[in-house]
Amino acid sequence: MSLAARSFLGLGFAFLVLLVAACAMPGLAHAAEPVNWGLGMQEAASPVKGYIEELHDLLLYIITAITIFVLLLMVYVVRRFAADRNPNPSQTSHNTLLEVAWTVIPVLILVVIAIPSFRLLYFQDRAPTTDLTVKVTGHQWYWSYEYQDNAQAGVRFESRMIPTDELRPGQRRLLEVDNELVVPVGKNVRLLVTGTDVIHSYFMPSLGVQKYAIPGRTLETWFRVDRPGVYYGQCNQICGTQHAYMPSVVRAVPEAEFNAWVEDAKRKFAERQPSASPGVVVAMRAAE
Ligand SMILES: [Cu+2]
Repeated sequence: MSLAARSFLGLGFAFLVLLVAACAMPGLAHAAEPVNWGLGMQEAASPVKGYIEELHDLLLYIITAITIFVLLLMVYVVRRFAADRNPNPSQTSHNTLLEVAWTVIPVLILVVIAIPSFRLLYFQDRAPTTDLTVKVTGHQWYWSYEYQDNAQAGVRFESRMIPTDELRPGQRRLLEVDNELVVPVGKNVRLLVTGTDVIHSYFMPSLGVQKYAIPGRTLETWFRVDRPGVYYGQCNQICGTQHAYMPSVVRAVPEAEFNAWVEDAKRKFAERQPSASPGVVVAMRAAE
């Protein structure tokens, strides 16, 4: 066997080993936070993330099949048409059937990918119904949350990372925040995402949420957390020197617990409410 053929076979074998290794480590891939040596995605905790995983799995099957097919084809060509085995190369330059096939088959594959892809795109875009709306604002370098509904009127607060030297035992470095975004389990939460200074990105991997936080613009998305728990995310748009230090945490709790938290939060955050800046007051007076 020629060196090239052996290299191709070796590469193919290494690819298969990696693939099997990735599939055989579900324990590492399933967590609502990043884990050491984790492969694959964080476990889905929302319907959108469930669909994302389905699409990912479909694509993985397709790309694996294509890769193996191309690899085998190349190994065959390298062996069968090497100069020593095939001293007089064919002069054929067109084959209508082959050309139609290698155009139509990729088109069909793309259609098979496009259907679930567009379905997911529209599904994650808007919540079917909304139980709760939260405005998420990216700042250099922290997040702030503002509950928009009357039931949680006045609940708005900043959420900043807990520095490493202030972590309590068991808390996660670079992921824990002082004020978590608390939401009720099983309710559709609409997110309105925006920014104040530069572009950030609100990213909650296990909830299937990733939206740019752009100054002067509000993007909408939604999630519904399937089970109680704490979910970790990080800003994933390079936004300045402390980009790595603006995590986001969602805590999903049963509805009664959520309502109790809202009552607490109204008191807790009311004291810290910044008063309107002088410029705003002047503008308001001028408008009266
Ligand atoms: Cu950021």
